[in-house]
Amino acid sequence: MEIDVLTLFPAMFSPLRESVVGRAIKRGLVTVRTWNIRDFATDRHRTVDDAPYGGGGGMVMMPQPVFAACEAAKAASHTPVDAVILLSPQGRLFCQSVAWELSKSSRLILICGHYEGFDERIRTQLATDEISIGDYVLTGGELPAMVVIDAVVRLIPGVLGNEDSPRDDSFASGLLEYPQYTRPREFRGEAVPEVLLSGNHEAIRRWRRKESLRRTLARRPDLLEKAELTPEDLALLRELKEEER
Ligand code: 4G1
Repeated sequence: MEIDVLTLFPAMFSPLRESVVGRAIKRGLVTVRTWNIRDFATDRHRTVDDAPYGGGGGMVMMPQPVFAACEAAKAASHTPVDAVILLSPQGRLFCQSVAWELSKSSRLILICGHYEGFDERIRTQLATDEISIGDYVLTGGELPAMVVIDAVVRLIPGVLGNEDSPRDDSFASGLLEYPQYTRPREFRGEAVPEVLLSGNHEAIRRWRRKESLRRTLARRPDLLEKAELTPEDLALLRELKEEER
């Protein structure tokens, strides 16, 4: 997969050279190119922002440097671009299913915003998609772009050490993870639950499923509504509700 990132702060992307994504880049499974939007400004001061028509204060990212950076990025490879993605608080909410969708791409262009956001023509003429990582105020789209890259790259076949497909983590089953323990058996007065030491694989499987349901019910009831629950899950949920009384 090839990923071109258009940004005013290319140095913010150096952490991608570490860890799993870094290894994927070194192994040639992923190419990440960063493009400094400021390099495509045409005036002496390399201006990339301007005041909004209609007033109201704040600054807006000018279309011309962003379009020029995008055209340069496109010309850097013959691989057809599958999506030009604007990172913006107005985008569709990023989640694991969007990560899976994007992981099937050969080539993505990500555009990071700054100031008060983008001139609308960037949205109407350049972007094919708009994604938000969540509802909070940030100083720029760089961290969201890195979140998207991290979530997408680990789903590319061969990126995770084991050659089989990535374990779907909690969100595939739609539930939160069960509690996990490693050695020692007792740490600072807290023991590992007996069932995990029992060697009874059926009892362990059932305990884990019940704890997943317990945690999801307590912390993320919204996930339970969407999860595909088996008859066993419904029985375990009834047990949990019994325990509450
Ligand atoms: C209004 C959050 C503004 C922010 C309402 C998630 C946030 C990009 C994202 C903002 C950004 C809310 C994102 C806000 C983001 C231009 C420069 C937009 C940074 C900018 C809830 C500032 N996912 N935010 N505005 O944060 O780019 O992708």
